[in-house]
Amino acid sequence: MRIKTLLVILGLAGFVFLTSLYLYAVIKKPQAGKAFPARLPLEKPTDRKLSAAMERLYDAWNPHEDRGNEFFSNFKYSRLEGFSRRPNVSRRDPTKVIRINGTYYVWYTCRRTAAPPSGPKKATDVIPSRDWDLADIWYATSKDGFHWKEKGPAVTRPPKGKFGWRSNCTPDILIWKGKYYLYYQAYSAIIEGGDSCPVTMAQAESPDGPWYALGRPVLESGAPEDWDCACVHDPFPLVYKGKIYLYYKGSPGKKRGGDNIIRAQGLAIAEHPAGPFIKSPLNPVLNSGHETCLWPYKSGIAAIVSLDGPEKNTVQYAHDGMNFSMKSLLQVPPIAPGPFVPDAFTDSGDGRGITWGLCHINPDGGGSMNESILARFDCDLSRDVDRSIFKRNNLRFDEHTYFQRVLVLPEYMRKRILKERDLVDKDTKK
Ligand code: AAL
Repeated sequence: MRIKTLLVILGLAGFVFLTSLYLYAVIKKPQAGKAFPARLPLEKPTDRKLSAAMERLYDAWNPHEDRGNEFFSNFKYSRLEGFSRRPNVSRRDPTKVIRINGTYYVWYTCRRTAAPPSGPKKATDVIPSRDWDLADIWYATSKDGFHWKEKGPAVTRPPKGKFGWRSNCTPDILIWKGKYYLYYQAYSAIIEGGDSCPVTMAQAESPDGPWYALGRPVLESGAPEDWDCACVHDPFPLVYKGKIYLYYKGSPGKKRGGDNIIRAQGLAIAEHPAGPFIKSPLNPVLNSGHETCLWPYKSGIAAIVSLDGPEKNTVQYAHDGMNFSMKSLLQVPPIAPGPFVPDAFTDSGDGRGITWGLCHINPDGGGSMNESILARFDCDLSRDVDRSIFKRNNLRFDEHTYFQRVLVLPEYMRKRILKERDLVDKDTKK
């Protein structure tokens, strides 16, 4: 009898043990179909609680994230053929590329000086203060966008004392009613830290010139307390809603930083290339970015926003050309991009997007004290191609990248870190 009872008790104990093991497994391992599925629901699921991040995947992005994002692209770079590299010859800040009768045209800042940039104090009539000082606007043509022929100066500085005698640089191109217009920064004094200058314009009947300079500003800095009170840079004209939409970078120059804005991008609109350009009361229309880069996209305007500000390294879109929102996060966007925008001036209301352009690179990673070179970037921000290589993220960089001048830890900071180490680093709590 006792053995039978014992066996029953053991059997019961075994049953309880196995049941709880099973229940634990069931409770611990989510029911198939309960966890967020690998196969991404195309619509935001409503049958489950989502984390903030997964809410955002559907609200801000899309289920297939970058690979499914028309506004996302990585960028691939190419060296250009046709531009000789010589000391103190600098090429930078290219315009949009245009193609006329099968030939690509680009204009850019070209400095050819006897000496390298040496800062405002050492600058003379032949020694530049900055990389874009003592510059003119040159141009080049190409049949394929990789091999270029430098054609020479397009717009050159007037004699000393005249408006814009010191430097003409950072151009961009507009075609309006069959004529060609170059907008550019015009300096009438040695370029100082504030980098203050107005924007002016030159026009021509043909992309090969001759170019006739207007000889006065078309866009000027704002009032002393304004966000763009010192600098109106990087003029970037597009034709939109029957008018000229001139985007530009603005900043308070020497006053930037601290409690002041550093730089942002604005918009000025005109009905004629010589102006008047009326600044948008909404300015700044982009709270970030450095050199401007925009193109018509669908019925709106898209922009690459790089380098500066909280929304740096993003592609943004405004259905009305003014109210931009972030559409993708970028890695290593081109610097001073001049995209090839076939429909920049057609005002089609059905912008097709971009696949390539030119940009500049500062060989020493700097910005203003060394000569620059032009390069080509390719991407897929277009509705007419589908190049998946450009929709990949997870870009990883080589050793050189992390230890180059602008990324390596400077010695003085290393010394400071070591000096403050015991103050900052506490023992890990056991
Ligand atoms: C560029 C542009 C403008 C600035 C200087 C030359 O990157 O933003 O053109 O003035 O730097």
